[in-house]
Amino acid sequence: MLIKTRNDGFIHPASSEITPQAVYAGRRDLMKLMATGAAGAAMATWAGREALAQSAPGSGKLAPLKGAKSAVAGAVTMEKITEYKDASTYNNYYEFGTDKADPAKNAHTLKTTPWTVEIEGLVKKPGKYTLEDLLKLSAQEERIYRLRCVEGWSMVIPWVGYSLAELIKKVEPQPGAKFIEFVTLADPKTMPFVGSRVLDWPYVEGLRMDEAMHPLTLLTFGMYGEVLPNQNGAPVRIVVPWKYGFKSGKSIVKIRFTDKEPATAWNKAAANEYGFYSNVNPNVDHPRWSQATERRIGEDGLFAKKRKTLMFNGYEAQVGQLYAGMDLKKNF
Ligand SMILES: Nc1nc2c(c(=O)[nH]1)N[C@H]1C(S)=C(S)[C@@H](COP(=O)(O)O)O[C@H]1N2
Ligand SMILES: [Mo]
Repeated sequence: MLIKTRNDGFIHPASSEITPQAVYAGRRDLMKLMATGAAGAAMATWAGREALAQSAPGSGKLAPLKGAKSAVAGAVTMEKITEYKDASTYNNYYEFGTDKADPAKNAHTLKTTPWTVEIEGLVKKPGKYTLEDLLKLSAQEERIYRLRCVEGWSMVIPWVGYSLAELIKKVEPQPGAKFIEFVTLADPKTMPFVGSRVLDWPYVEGLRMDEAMHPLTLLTFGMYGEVLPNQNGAPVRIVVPWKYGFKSGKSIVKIRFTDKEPATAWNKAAANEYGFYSNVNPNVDHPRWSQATERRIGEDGLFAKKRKTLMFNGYEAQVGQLYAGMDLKKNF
């Protein structure tokens, strides 16, 4: 069944006829295949899926940072990749303002060189690691992850980095280390809103050790084949694709290993709204709105239907067992 005619003249079949998790072609040759009705067959083949998973072009202005295709299960979604211009102009980075357009306008003041990340706490090899040390520590991979913001929108972004587990193994946590705290930059000289009272600065996030060690948790240096734009958390951030976006701290300066659950910025600001876990969960509403559906950035046209939000943002097969036996309504 053909469901809609795009204004570029191409026609594509209902996504339900392709894969459950909807594939919207990103490449012209595939669009042509679709127009001829061969889409279903093409999608079913690995070649077709691979073509769809190609990363979209970046800015063309930032330094290239390419990653090899990742072998981590779940590291690639076949959904259409969000346009670079959307992913880099619709942001949450409160240090640069609370409006979605603010970070892209203001984050040019962020000074990303030199950059060091301090590793401290319950770890055998603490110390200051330069960005260069971190970049060299493991091979860069490209991971195409969905990122679902707690506010009800989502994107699909080709991130570049490697599993945080690689770094954790290198610095050798002590047996007592149960959690990791991520402290992000809070520099009032370059970040105009660090003085604001919305949050307690610095922006702090945290993960349980097994979450931090999960191969999907990405220590991220780039996106769309280039280094991260400042507004997306340059020069290094975390991306945890099964949790609400605010768990993915930007511009990290300190990683602390601890025996206690870290006090995180959003949990401190509103504990009844933002839990420590914050796993994407369509069955647990935010106190002020439903989490059952989401809006995909870039699909805001006349025909755009809201998408159903998936348990663990679609990564349940990979991460569900981390929470076996836990009451996810209580531990939201
Ligand atoms: N330091 C810092 N990190 C942050 C935030 C922030 O305000 N400050 N916002 C978070 C939120 S709410 C989201 S949804 C994601 C957005 O990442 P993106 O702009 O790269 O899509 O970053 C997260 N990391
Ligand atoms: Mo968010």
